[in-house]
Amino acid sequence: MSNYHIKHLEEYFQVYRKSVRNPEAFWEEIAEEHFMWRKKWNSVLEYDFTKPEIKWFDGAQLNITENCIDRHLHIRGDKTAILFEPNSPDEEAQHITYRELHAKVCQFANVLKSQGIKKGDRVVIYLPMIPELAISILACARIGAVHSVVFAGFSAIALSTRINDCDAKMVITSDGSYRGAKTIDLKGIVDDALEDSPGVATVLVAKRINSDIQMKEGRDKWLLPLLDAESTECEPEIMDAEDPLFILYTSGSTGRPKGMLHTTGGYMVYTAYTFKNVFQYKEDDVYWCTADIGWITGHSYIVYGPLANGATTVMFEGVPSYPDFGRFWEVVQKHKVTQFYTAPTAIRALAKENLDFVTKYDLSSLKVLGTVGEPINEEAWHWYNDHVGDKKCPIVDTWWQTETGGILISPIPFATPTKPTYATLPMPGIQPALMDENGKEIFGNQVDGRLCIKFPWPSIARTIWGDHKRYKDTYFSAFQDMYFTGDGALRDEVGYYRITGRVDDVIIVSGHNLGTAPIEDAINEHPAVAESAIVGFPHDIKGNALYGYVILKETGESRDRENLKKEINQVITEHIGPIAKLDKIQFVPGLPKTRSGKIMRRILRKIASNDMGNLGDTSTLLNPEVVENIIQERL
Ligand code: 6R9
Repeated sequence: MSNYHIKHLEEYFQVYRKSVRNPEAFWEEIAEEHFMWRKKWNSVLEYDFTKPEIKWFDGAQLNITENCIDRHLHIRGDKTAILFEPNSPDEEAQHITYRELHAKVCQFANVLKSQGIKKGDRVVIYLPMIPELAISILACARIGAVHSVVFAGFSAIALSTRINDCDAKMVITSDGSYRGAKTIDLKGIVDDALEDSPGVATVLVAKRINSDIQMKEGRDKWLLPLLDAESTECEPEIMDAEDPLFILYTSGSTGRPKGMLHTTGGYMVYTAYTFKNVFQYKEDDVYWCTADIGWITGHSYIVYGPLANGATTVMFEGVPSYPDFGRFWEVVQKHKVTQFYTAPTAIRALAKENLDFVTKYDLSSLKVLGTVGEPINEEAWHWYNDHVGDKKCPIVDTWWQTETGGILISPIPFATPTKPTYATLPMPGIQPALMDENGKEIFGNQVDGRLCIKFPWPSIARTIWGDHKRYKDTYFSAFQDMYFTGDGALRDEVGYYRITGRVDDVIIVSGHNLGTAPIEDAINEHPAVAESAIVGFPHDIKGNALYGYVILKETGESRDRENLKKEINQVITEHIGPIAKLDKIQFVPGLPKTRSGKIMRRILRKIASNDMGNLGDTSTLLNPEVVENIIQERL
């Protein structure tokens, strides 16, 4: 029996039982057998959820890029590590071998050093899905700099907030990016952001769209000549297992984004282990995850997990609808993709189009299909299963979070029988619990509650950068001695988990986490707005869409409502990005509030979802009369 690669259901149960009985022995065996350490650990796990403090493989030393690149060189140096598929199908794909990746990462790492970046410094990466993105991440890890990738769809204000929060010295960007038929002026966004981020000394600029951009003397530098001047060898910095690897921001229920901090050793072990099992990865496979590396899915399952296994990982620059809705399937056919991992929102969008876009391509190379980011509805699940997988490919519905670093609940293909809309069973080492509102665990099957995890796993985020108290308050205070996920879940009669959605103020739109607070803060910046509240409502393609209730100031009352709506969405785009735009905006005279002044989002959510039958008791509200008005004027 191999702990590392589970192949059938009985084996899963055996491995799972073992992992829970003695988690330390379980992870120690995996860490020892499958990775390269410069020094062994003193202890496998030390933790205290009340502080909270979590350390895996403490005292061990390693460099994650040695595990992701160097150790593969003598066995698979000429194998493709990164297969770059450009935005336009007319541009040729690039096959970057492990040997080439090694050289490119070393050169980039040397550039970072020559620009004054040292171990522990933070580097913000604001790049489209081009090879430089993966390479710059690995270059940071090579020298022990802490990377913080900011999704290139975020606005200048959002970028600047993140740069300042982690006090980054450097930003890596490109002259621009392609997105379907459009180009985006990324460098212009960086220039705007840096007006509010004086701490950034250097901006490295990769060339992608050959646009005519402004370069600020002394600060901005073209990447290519710097790379060309450097050696293709760079000794890896030896890191402690608990040294920071990266910061990745995620939305929370207050305005400030949370910089989740991941460390080195445990993150590597867990992402590599789950990649191997969840995708049943084998040596000659071509694995493709369509996520953007700006999200955790891209960090763990485009870059680190696949490369730690010596896999070929596809990096796709484009969008599913360009040049037409067959693009995904054209790429699957062209590169003979074996594992395909995407988001339910993409599946729903493609399922709406003509089936010819799928059937005209040969998808017979596919073995495993995956989804992530939000609950997948039954219809989308069946469409994916029938038309993409031809009913032969197990669908792994993988549940996890930026905070968890890796997949926590998912079927293991060919082992766990799948069930539409169910993420099914916990990974080895993961101990889920469902909790009731009084903080008690709900045992048994056919129950639902708030999803918590009882025991640490190696890739759990260790803190929120610069705000450990918020880390404790958000994840370890709702339930004693447990990590609280913010999600609700049910457990069916056989013990399978189904994630039912967020139970906090985070709304998942097209798979992107959006906090209500930052959007409301943005709207309230509009001079005509007095107050606002955002809720989610069901949407065919996006899963959820945003519904905004806005109270105008007196000065705004006379303004044209349609113009105001446009302006409000414009403010949101400026502060956060177009992903957070509202689908519906209703101007209201007031918002339903409790006597302590809290907005009753539950009521607003029901009205937005056209579910007015059961609004619950509104008599305890401070202003019950506004509810009637809001219902009447509902959009
Ligand atoms: C990996 C990622 C985390 C939130 C999470 C949950 C939702 C993710 C899901 C899912 C149902 C799945 N979520 N996967 N819900 N089924 N398979 O998406 O991280 O961006 O931090 O989002 O996404 O609500 O709490 P992140």
